[in-house]
Amino acid sequence: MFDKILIANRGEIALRVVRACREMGIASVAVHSTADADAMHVRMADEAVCIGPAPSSESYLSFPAIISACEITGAQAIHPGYGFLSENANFVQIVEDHGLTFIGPSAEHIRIMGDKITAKETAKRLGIPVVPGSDGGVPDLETARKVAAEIGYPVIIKATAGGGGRGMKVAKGPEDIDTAFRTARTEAKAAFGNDEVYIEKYLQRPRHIEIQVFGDGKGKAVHLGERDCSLQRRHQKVLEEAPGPCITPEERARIGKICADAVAEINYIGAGTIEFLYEDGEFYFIEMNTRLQVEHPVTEYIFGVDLVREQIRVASGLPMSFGQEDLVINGHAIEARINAEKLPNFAPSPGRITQYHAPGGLGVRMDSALYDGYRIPPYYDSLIGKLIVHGRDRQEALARLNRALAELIVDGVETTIPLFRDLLQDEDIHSGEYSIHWLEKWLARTYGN
Ligand code: MV4
Repeated sequence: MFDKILIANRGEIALRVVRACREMGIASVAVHSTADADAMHVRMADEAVCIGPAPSSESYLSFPAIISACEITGAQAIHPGYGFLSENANFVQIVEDHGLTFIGPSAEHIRIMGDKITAKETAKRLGIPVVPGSDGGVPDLETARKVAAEIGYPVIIKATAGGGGRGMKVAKGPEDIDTAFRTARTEAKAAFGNDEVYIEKYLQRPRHIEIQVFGDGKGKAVHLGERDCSLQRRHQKVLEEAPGPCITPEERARIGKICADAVAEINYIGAGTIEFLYEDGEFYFIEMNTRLQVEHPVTEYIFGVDLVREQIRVASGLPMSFGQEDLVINGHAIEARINAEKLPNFAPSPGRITQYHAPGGLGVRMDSALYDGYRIPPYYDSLIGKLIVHGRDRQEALARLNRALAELIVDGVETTIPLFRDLLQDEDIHSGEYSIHWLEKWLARTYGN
C-alpha cells in the first residue's frame, strides 16, 4: 500500500480523497493554485504544495507542476478526482514514466473511451448494446445522407472527439441533414480541433441511465447497479438517484452483468461508468467515463462501499474488498448538486460565504469544502457542495432531502438550493416519471427561461 498520495484536484472531491486516505492510514498531499491557498482541501490534507497561479491551465492542469509536487513530497501515487487530468491519457503516461502510480485506468483505456467511435466499437465488440448508427466516422455529406436514410430519421450527428453533449446536431428529416452535417463538422473542428463526426438514430424521450463498474485490472470486475441522471440542464447534471426509479431488479442484473463482463474482459482497473440512454425497456450505450464521477456517493450509499478506498486498493495491487455477491442494494439515495449560481439563469455567483450550516442527521451526507468566511474564487466550476440523502425507499429519501434542504444554510452567494426546494413540490419528481428533457421544460414553465 502507498504511504503517501497526492491529490491533483480541489474542492469537495479533493476533500473526499483526503478522507479516504486518512481512514486508510495514508498521508495526503494537497496541491493548490494561489487562488486556493485558503481552501479547505489544503487545510485538511497532511501537506500542501502551491503549484501555480489561478488559471487551471497553469496549476491543476500543469503536468510538470504536479509531477514536481510528487517528487518534492515523496508521494507515490496521484488521485486525479474528476475533471482536470482525470481522463488525460498523456498525463497517465507521464505519471508512469516517472515511476509514479495513477489512481485510475490505464492510458490505453482512457484513450479508447475518449474517442467516441473507438469507444462504441469496443462496447459493441464486448457485447454491450449500442445505439444504431454509422459504422465509424462519416466522411462526407453524400455518405451522411445515405447513412441517415438507412438508419431512419430523426438522426443525431455527434463529434468523435466530443462527449458530454458538445458538438451534437439533430436532423429531423432529410431536409435537415445538409445543415446539421456541416454545422456539426464546423463546431467539432472549432471545439476539439477534430472535425470527424458519426451518426446515430436519435432517441426522442430517453432516460440517462449509467452503470457503475469496478475492475481489479486482473480480469475481475463487478457492477454496482445504475444511477438515473436524467435531470440535467444544458448537459449539466442537477439531481441524481440510485437505484433508477424505472429499472427492475431483472433489468439491473442483466445489463449489470453485461457491463461487468465487458470491463473484466479488457482487464479494466478501478472505477468506470458506462452511460446508456434507456427508452422503452431497452439500453443503448452512448459513452464510457473512465473516472470516479461527481455522483458516486449515491452508489456508495445504497451499496455501503467506499469507492475511493477501492480505487486506492486496486491501484496499489490489492484485490477489491468485495465481490458481486456482496453487493446488495439497501434503500434509495438521491444527490442534489449545490452550485454557486443565481437563478433563474444559473449565472455564476462567486464571492464570500457569510454563513454556512451543513445539514446532518440520519441518512444525510454533505460533501462540500465550504466553511464560514470562505471566498469562492471565480476561476473554477461552480459546484460548491453535494447534498446526498439515503432512505429505506425512494419516498423516505425524498422526505429526507426535503428535511435536509430546510436545514442547509449557505449565505453570501446565490445558490441553486431554492431550485431543489421547488423541484420537490413537483408531482413528476415524486412519481419518478421524467426523461432527459423534463428539467429544461420544467425550468421554462417554473422560472420562465
Ligand atoms: C443522444 C440523444 C438522443 N439520441 N444520442 C447528450 C450528452 C451526450 N452524453 C449524449 N447526449 C445525447 N445523446 C442519441 N442517439 C440525446 C442526448 C441528450 C442527453 C443525453 C443525456 C442526458 C441529457 C441529454 C440532453 C439532451 C440530449
